[in-house]
Amino acid sequence: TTGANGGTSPHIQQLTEDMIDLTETISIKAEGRLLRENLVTRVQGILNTEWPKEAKIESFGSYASGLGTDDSDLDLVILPALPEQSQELVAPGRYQDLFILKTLFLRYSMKDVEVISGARVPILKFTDHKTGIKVDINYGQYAGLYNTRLIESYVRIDDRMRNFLYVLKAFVKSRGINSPALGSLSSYCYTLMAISYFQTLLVPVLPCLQDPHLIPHNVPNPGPYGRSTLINVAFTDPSRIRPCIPQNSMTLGELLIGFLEYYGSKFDYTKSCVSIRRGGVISRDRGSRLWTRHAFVVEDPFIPDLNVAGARQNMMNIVRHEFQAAVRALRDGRGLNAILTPKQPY
Ligand code: 3AT
Ligand code: MG
Repeated sequence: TTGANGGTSPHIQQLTEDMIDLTETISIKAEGRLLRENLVTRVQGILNTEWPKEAKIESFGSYASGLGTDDSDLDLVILPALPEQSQELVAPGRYQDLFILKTLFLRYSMKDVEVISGARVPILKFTDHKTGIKVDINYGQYAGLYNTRLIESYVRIDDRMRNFLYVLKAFVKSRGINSPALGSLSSYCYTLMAISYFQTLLVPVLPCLQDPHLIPHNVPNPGPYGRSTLINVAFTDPSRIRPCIPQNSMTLGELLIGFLEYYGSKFDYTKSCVSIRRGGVISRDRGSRLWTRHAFVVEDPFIPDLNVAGARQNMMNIVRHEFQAAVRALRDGRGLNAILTPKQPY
């Protein structure tokens, strides 16, 4: 259908236009942004008046990286009063603070307040009583802040990224394969898969921003079982890199089909791991020993040994099946809407 120098068929051109229109429709509007901005300020206000320890609230995730929708949740982190460069570790005991915060938010009429402590990082969840916006708060998890900035930087490098990620998230959400709690993959995982695909194309769209020769920038980060470690969050500012030469000229439609084909049939799940930190893909031999039995590995860009893809083999078969079916629909010219038909989560 395409070629580096050939033309694009009409239905792929149409697909590209539909991807741009969909982004326009679902991306967060000024009003939604204002509601969330106010909510962050209100949460900070509650902490300032009621919380004995000085702490700052920051947002991360899709809202913070400029990839939010009007119904995105709001991901917040409480940063204990530590200078950013400090080598001091976050005291594990502070996880207990989430339970104190729970009673605090209940007093401020927040709804459905609960602490989720089974997850890798314990979080406090609630629904804002004024706006109905769902909020996730964690304590001292710097990694989320920095991986949000990293993703934002990749989005800034190439205009196609933003559109692509909106459409990819819409697709996986409507097809029921974006529910980590039910065993499928998180939005964060799909985002890393997309960046890796853009890095590994024959003519890459994205470089790797994590040069191993950069001066380390270590920050404390709470790990599993309440233990804390230092993680290196250094990466190159995208304004300081030269663009990839030669330039990749694929259209959004071509990139979407290429991505779905890549993870639907080409990617070797038994031999390879996705790693944007190491330029896109690494062989399993270079990955952590902890991953040998994992059906799919997507290495976290900052946290060593962390596989962001928690899906089992049968779920990965479903994901690949969904991707392959989408490729057929798009190649047949059935259009973007054909791959967005809603389905209950698997
Ligand atoms: P939505 O628009 O909410 O679907 P999102 O981009 O906000 O997508 P998630 O809700 O999956 O993505 O995650 C919010 C942020 O939390 C993204 C990332 O900074 C962090 N995060 C999520 N999962 C992990 C993980 N397994 N390891 C480290 N950080 C994670
Ligand atoms: Mg989110």
